[in-house]
Amino acid sequence: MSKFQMDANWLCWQANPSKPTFKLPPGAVDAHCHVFGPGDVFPFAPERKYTPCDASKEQLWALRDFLGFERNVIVQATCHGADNRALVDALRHSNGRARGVATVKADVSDVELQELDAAGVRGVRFNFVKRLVDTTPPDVLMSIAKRIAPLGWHVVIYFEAQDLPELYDFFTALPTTVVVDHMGRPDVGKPVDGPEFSLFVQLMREHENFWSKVSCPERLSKVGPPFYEDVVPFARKLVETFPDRVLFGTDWPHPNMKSHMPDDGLLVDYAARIATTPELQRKLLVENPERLYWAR
Ligand code: 0GY
Repeated sequence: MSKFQMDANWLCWQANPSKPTFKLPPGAVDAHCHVFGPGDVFPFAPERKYTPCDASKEQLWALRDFLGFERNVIVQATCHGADNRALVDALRHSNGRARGVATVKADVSDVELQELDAAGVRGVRFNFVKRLVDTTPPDVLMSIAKRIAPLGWHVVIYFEAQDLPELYDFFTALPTTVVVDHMGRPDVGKPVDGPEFSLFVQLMREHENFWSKVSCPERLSKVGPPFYEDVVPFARKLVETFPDRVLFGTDWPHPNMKSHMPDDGLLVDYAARIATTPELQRKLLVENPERLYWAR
């Protein structure tokens, strides 16, 4: 019996996803996924806002192989706070097939940063989603960004579309490559060419250091599975306008999905609907993540 009890309103990831119809290109990277614990080995952080079900590195590798990915980018989830031990353990046991995005505090030492780098960490995540984290002041985040820039790392930002106007100046002052999670979480009930998403497209257009993950239709969709068709125009717009600066991931094990637990096989098929040519697919799934995460 685990000492951590998953939240009562939580859904656990699907153990038997369907086999994707779309055959992923050789070298494909699942560029956004997480490991949770296991809690008995890597305890969840006291300051967490949710307690998930365990999702181990072995289970992630099994999913990777089943879906046809070859590599993973594992993003530190907020339930582990700034304790990166589960992430580092997964990276060290990946045979070079996983890279990581960590969470660090301002007092992280140079030695700790070097150790994270040696394990395969290539970025830090700044989270602005209020239900997930307590706020960190912008000057503290900027000081972290300046510390990690010399390592060649990037900053991953997670925010919701309504907060972009307020955060815009801070984001564009960041001194690194900046990767936006899940297209900046647009309200897909609004028009793709309306003011909200146009501001995000403007951010990408005017700042060539910005990349976007075109992942998480399951979080953004109002019509839901199996096709998440209301999210497709948003993702397709980014894939076609910025083909060299987009990434895709499953988001397994899908934290905080309360409406339904997605089928990861269908999410792979979704990737082929937003990147509609073999060239766009290769960039999205292989070349872009390789450039960002496997340059060394
Ligand atoms: C995601 C999305 C979420 C959670 C986290 O680190 C996290 O806890 O990222 C969310 O709840 O929207 O990208 O996994």
